[in-house]
Amino acid sequence: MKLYIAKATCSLAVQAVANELGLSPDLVHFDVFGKSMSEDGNFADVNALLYVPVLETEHGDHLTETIVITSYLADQHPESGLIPRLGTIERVRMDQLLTFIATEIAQKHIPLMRKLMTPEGIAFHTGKLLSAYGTLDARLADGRAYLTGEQFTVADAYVWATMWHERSGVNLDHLTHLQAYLARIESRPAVRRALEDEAAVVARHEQRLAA
Ligand SMILES: N[C@@H](CCC(=O)N[C@@H](CS)C(=O)NCC(=O)O)C(=O)O
Repeated sequence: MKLYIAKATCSLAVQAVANELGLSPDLVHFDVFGKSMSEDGNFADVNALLYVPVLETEHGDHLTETIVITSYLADQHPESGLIPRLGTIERVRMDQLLTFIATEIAQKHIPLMRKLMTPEGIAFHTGKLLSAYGTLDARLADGRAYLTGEQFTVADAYVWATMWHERSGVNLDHLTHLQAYLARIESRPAVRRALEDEAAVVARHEQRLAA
């Protein structure tokens, strides 16, 4: 299996889930600005839309979309508890949460981070993000460890991977339950290893460009 990633992006969610499952996909770094890869080839042949994450399965399929890839991996290992079983109401709620994270958090950050917005757009997206993170903080207020209870899931990996509030200029310091939750996630070995592996492949890519 091969996983195409970019530095400090939503691909970290897939890395964290893969690590939790004990999988070790080969990592390839794609520079979303310079458009080069850490190995030979053209990323457009992998994903014509030029975004990560992309998982190349052992069958040679190229899967895109963070929700799809993390759910696919977790579904292969139901005993992990990383995702509820298909067909259950718990799974529907999980899919609802994942869609919320993708549309109300991740994709609200991106134009803010890239400084692409008018003042009105900045205010709109900032307000949306404050509301979205506020609902996550309210969920965590009952003392649960993770968003759906005591079990770390694909949703937690996705929220953690898209905590881009500093780059977006959105202050979340007042959301104390959320802050404690993020520290809990960051103490997980699988999550720490995702950051280390990402740094290693980014460094290899930089060396390759400098050579
Ligand atoms: N719909 C995709 C979007 C993924 C996405 O936005 N990827 C970002 C990094 S988090 C990216 O590669 N952006 C580069 C670009 O769009 O040019 C998903 O949900 O996975």
